[in-house]
This record gives sequence, C-alpha cells and structure tokens, in this order.
Amino acid sequence: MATNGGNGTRATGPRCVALVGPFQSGKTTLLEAILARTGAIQRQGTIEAGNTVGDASKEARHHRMSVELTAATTNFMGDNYTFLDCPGSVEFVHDMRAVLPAIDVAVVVCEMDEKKVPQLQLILRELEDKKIPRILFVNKIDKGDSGVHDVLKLLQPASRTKLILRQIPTFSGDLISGFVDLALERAFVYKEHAASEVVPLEGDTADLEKTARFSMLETLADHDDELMEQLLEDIQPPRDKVFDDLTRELREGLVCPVLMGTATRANGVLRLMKALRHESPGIAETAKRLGVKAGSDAVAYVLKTLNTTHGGKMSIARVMSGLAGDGTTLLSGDDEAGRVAGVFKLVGQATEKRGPAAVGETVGFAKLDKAKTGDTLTAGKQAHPALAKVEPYPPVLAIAISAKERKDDVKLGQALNKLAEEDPSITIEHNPETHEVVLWGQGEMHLRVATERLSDRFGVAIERRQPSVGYRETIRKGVVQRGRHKKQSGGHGQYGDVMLDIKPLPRGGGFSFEEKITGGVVPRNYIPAVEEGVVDALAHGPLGFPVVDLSVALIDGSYHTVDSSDMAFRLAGRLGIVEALPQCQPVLLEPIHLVEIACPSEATAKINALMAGRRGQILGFDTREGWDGWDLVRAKMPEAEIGDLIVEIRSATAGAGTFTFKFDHMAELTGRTADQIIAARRAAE
Ligand SMILES: Nc1nc2c(ncn2[C@@H]2O[C@H](COP(=O)(O)OP(=O)(O)OP(=O)(O)O)[C@@H](O)[C@H]2O)c(=O)[nH]1
Ligand SMILES: [Mg+2]
Repeated sequence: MATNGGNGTRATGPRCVALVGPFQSGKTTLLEAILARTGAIQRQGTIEAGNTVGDASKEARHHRMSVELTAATTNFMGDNYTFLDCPGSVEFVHDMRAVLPAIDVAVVVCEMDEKKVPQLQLILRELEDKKIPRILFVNKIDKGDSGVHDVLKLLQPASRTKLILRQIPTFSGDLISGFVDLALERAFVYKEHAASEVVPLEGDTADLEKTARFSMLETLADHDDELMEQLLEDIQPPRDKVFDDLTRELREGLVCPVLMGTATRANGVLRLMKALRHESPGIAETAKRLGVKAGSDAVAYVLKTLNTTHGGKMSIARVMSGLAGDGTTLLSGDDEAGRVAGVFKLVGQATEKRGPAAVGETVGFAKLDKAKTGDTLTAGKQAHPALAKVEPYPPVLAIAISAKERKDDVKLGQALNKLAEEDPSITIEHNPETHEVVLWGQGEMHLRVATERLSDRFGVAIERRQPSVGYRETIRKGVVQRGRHKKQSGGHGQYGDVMLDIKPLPRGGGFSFEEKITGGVVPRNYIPAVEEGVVDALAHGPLGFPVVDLSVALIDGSYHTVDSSDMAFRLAGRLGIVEALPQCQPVLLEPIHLVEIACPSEATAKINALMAGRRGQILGFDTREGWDGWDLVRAKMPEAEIGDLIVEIRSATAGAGTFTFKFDHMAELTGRTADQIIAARRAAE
C-alpha cells in the first residue's frame, strides 16, 4: 500500500524521477552514478569515454550531449526507481516537458555558474507552474573554487519557492572533502565511488553547522507554526519533526531542498537516493495530482515513443492505474493505440523482457503502432480523459529538405511522420507554391539531429537548403492590354481575343476579376476560361514571384464561331497579363512579421541592437508580465531576416531567450536588396 501525506510516512511503490537541469550540468553523468551506486551496472561510464547508459544513440555520442530522453530502472533498498534523464539543451526541451506530468519528483541538476542561472530559472518555473516537487542537486562541486560557500545567494533568484540548504560542504585545503547533513547533524567525508564515511562533527565545522541548520529550520518554520515557536523559545525540535517537515514541505512544493555532490565520482549520490526514498512523494500523490480515476482498467501515460533502429516501436510509459501486460489492447483517446507485444524493463538501450507492469512502474511497451509521445493510454472500452496535454513550443527555425535520391521520396514522407510522432516539437510543412518540404524545429542542433536520424535510423539520405521566403510582387500602375491567341494550322483553328483593364489594388487587396462585357463580344461560357488564364499568368510575374494586389477586368474582346474554345480564351487571358505586367512598374513585396522576443533584462540592449542590425523596426519593450527580471521586446522584421534569428537571440541570452512571430503585412522592397533577390530567383530558374 502506498502511504501519503507527510508525517514521516515514506511513500512506497515504484517511483519515477526526472533528472532535469541546464545544459551540460551533469544529468547523464549523475544517472550513470546512480545506476552504478545502486548496482544496476557494474562500472560507472563517462561521457568522455562514450560508454554511459544515457546518450547511447549515435547522434548523442557524436555531439556529446543528450538529444533525447533516456529511461533507466534500478532498485534501491527494495524499491523500484525509474530515472528519466532529460536533455538540457533548450532545443530538446520538449523531451523534458512531456515527461513532467507523470513524474513523482524532479531532481534539478545545476552548477554554481552564473551564466546558467536564467536557464535554471526557466526549468524551475515550469516545475513550479505544474506543481511538481523538486530537489536541487548542485553538481560539479569538485571544481576548484566552485563558489559553493554561497549556494543560496547565487541560486535563490532562479526559484520562486524558498530554497532550503540541506547540506554544507567541508573542505580540506581549497578542495571539498565532504559535507555535513543539516537534518541528521552528521559530518561525512567523500570516498570515490563508495559510500561517504561518517566523521566527528567538531571545531569550526560544528559552529558553521549550527548557523546553517538554524536557517534551514527558519525556512521550514515559515510553514509550521509549532516549529516557529520552538525556535523562538530556543527549544531544539526533535529530529523526527524536522524530517516530517522536510518531507511535507517538499511534497507540497512549499520549499525546494538543495543537495550537492560530484556526479563523476558518485559523491553525494547516496544522500540523494535517501532523500528520494524518504521524502519524495509516490504514485498515490502523483495519480491524485493528475486526476487519475480509481478503477481497475490500466491507464498509462506515454513519456516518449520511439521508432528503434530495428524498425520496431517502443513506447516508454508509466502505468498510473491498474496493470498492463502482454496482449493488452490500449486506446489512445478514442482511437486504438495498438496491442502490447512485450513489456520491457529499460536501462537505456538495454531491454529485458518482463511481466505485466503494475501501477507506478515505468516500462517499455513494444509495438504500440499508433502511440505518440504524450498520449494517455487506457485498457478497456472507455478511454480515460487525457492526463496531460503538453503543447510544444512553437518552432523557431526551418530548413527545406528533400531526399537525395528520388526513389526515397515516399520513405522520406513516412520517416518524417515518425519523427513528428516521437517529437511533437518538430513540424512538417509542405509549401504548395515551391513544392518544398519544410522541417520546422527548435534550433540548429535539433534540426541537425533530426536529419541525422532520417539517415541513420530510417535510411533516407537528405539534402538540406534554406527554405524560400514568401516573396510576392505587385504593380504600381495600371494598363489596358489586349491578349490575342490565334492559330491557323489547317483544319480547326484556335481563336481567342480579350481586352484587359489592369489596375493596382491597395496593399492586402489580393486579386479580383471582373467582367464588363456588353453585347456578347466574348460569349459568357468562355469568361471563366479567361479568368483561369489570368490566374495562370499571375502565378509567376515578371520578377519571378506570384503577383498580388491587383484587379483585372475583362472589358472587350472578340470570338470566332468555329475556332474559339475554352483553351483558346485561356491562352488569350494569359497572354494579355504576360504582356501587360512589365509595363505596370512591377515591384517586389516581402513579408514582414511581428516579432516578440522574451529575454532577461540585462540582454535587452543587445537584443535591440541585434534587431536593428536585421532591418527590424523596434516598436518598444515592456517588462514581461509575471516574470521578474525579464523584458519583452516587440519589433517588425522582414521574414528574410528571421531565418536564423533564434541562434543570435540564444547567444545573447545564454540560451534563455525565445521569440514568437506572426505575419503582419507585405511591404515593398526596392534597391540593391531587391535586385539581388530578383537576380537570385532568375539564376535559380
Ligand atoms: N568536474 C566535473 N565534471 C562533471 C561532473 N558531472 C559531469 N561532469 C562533466 O560535465 C560534462 C557534461 O556532463 P553530462 O553528464 O553529459 O551533462 P548533462 O547535463 O547530461 O548534459 P546535457 O544532457 O547535454 O544537458 C561532461 O564532460 C562530464 O564529464 C562533476 O561532478 N564534476
Ligand atoms: Mg545529458
């Protein structure tokens, strides 16, 4: 039975813990240390040697960073724990965001690095908003001058809830040699890849401990009046009470405890595991948070679904209610997701067949052909309401892709669908005008990894290009022009003759066609053909782009009883436009978007300069509502300049800045830039 609520009762049953945190803070290394310390693997691998359980895909090894979720299950003191190692790069953040609803607790791995604080703030906000209990793990404290004396001063600004220091470091010379646990009031020295050893708590360390413990208790007392009174009256609270408060306040998200360690040496890992064991909530609370209905049918949440190299599908899912085993047919919403063909224990890419998955367990379900990342799966006939819906961030960068070999076109289409199923933060767009397949994603690396997967995993070699900008052209002056198509080639001839009155329309006016024929000089039944001909010609104006914002009126013409036909009038209409447009002072139009950039205030000046350098027109900036220390910059900017804007925004904001854009209007573009675009278009044709 899972017990819940604070009061010293520890949650039981399988746990699901996410390792999250800023880029390169040591999450994958920490996972490795946890697996080694809990006996799931024999030896702790390293990122440098490329032999860790996490990051085992070819792409992750190659780039030396996490590019997808890794799940690994282990056992600690009789309990089953699944850790979800999430990528830290903002470009792969959807893999983290999608798992958060179903986890019991997040371990936020961070470093004492000022530059990574904005990113830490983003992650903590997300956890706070979703009410997910979280523990901060300050990693890499082995680094000389890690600044670990002042953890709270550096990190508290990133968290809206109070951080609560659980440990203080102890030193031998300049190097950290151990820690004092402020709840246990015990001192430890670190041993490499072994449990820390208890040492006497004495001298200066004992004094430091007293002060640090007092501030820990003070913070706890913010949410416990009894403790507050004890502190005011100088009464030592019983140790059990301190642990109860730590447990309850973590589970209720009132505080965020801070632990520390060195993942590479597995220091601090056992402390972390013990905190998870005793203090983190379990499936009972998590199911309650998600509103899982009590009942016997299995309900599971898909943390990530993957198309493996061997072509099979594996869905990493957590069972939130009931029991799901081999042969269970699962619904996703009202559709069938498939029939489970194998339940697997996962330790990264190593899989081991196992029996049915019970409530709280996180496993791999094989061959759920239609499952997508983020789906809620239900056994039985009645679908459980979706447990969570995590909307991906809108994409910010695009490339146009095509299969290197024509014969792979169909395969490419299928592979792209699979990619989007695994990773909803990728979208695919077919541009009907240019026939381009445009792959949208969250950044350069995200798109690069996507194309690598297309070739490594799905066997489709890809060519990539810059996607075309949606240029248009229009006219500045009107003209009346005749279009005449006449052919006498023995037998049946062809005859169509029209007079067109062409006029510019205001910006955004699009295209309109009107007929003003009197006396039947062009018979009614041919008029639609004339319009078709006009539309044909407008698809490709004299500058090479679709023509917009003009009106065309059919004002006169003539026909021949035998030789006229739809085709002849279509060609006449087309000819009229082709001959007219060059006389109408054609001009290029480029799309301008309204862009909104969110950035930490200290980067606002840089962002303004960056926008100005890209032909942006700054409309102003405001503080970002609900975001302390952030601004929102608004500007209008040509689509051509938005291309890789995200790359520069990120480099100006230590990766924390984001932007959104939406089409605003088309604007005339003349001069050198326009000439270059037109010349490039001609060359491409
Ligand atoms: N000195 C030191 N280096 C560490 C520690 N933990 C990890 N590293 C190094 O930090 C780098 C990043 O480690 P990873 O484990 O890949 O970090 P990560 O958070 O998983 O990275 P992403 O998933 O790409 O965000 C590697 O070079 C590790 O060897 C540590 O405790 N001390
Ligand atoms: Mg990693």
